[in-house]
Amino acid sequence: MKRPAAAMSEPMKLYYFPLMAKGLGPALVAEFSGLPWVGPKDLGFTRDDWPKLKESGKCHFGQLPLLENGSVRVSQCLAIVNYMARLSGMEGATPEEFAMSQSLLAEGEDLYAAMQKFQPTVSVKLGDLGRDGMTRKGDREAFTKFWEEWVPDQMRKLDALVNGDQFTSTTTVGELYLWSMLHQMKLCQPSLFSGTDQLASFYTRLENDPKVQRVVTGKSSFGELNQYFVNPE
Ligand SMILES: N[C@@H](CCC(=O)N[C@@H](CS)C(=O)NCC(=O)O)C(=O)O
Repeated sequence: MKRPAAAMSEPMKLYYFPLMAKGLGPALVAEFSGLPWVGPKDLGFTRDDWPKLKESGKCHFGQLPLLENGSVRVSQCLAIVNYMARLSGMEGATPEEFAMSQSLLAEGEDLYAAMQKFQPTVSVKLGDLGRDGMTRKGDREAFTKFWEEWVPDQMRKLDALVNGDQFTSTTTVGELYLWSMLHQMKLCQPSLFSGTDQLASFYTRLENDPKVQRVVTGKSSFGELNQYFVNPE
């Protein structure tokens, strides 16, 4: 595929806060893409720079992450990872693998949305009003039901889809994005994969990949990625 001229002349720029949340997925995809990219660490982008960037109107929906590739600006996490996947050939080797990868992307979003509803974050406790001022985090009862019922059911469904330790024959954007959410869940619940051995193998295979390690240990151009979801006090 013909790449935009800008993609070859200067590195893509990825802006986000020093958090896993919706930063880990794009950071992993950028690292696996083989494309030249710079993240917040090498851009020198900090939280203090956010108000100015927000005011600039560069972020179409007033939020991060933002990816800039020359004159191309991409907002929305899924669009960002899909864009990088298209430029680097990580969309899936066949139409069937493309479909699987896209399903995993959407599943990653569902897992993130559910965590937002039921899992406390560094800034919002159980039962508290979220930063949007409209949505209230679930209470302790909802939190317990979430981990005892909803999560195991999702893990079983994912486990049934894994083939050995892969969902797709080559590493796809969907696999990486799903991994970014599973990782954040596992940090809160270390026994996440009990009874789902194939899913555990998938998780471990990627966890041991040097590119994943580079990102999660803060050594990539993204820099540090702090935990966003935390357990109740
Ligand atoms: N649907 C958007 C959500 C992005 C989002 O929620 N961004 C938050 C951080 S995780 C943000 O930019 N917050 C700062 C603000 O809204 O001022 C996506 O997937 O990119």
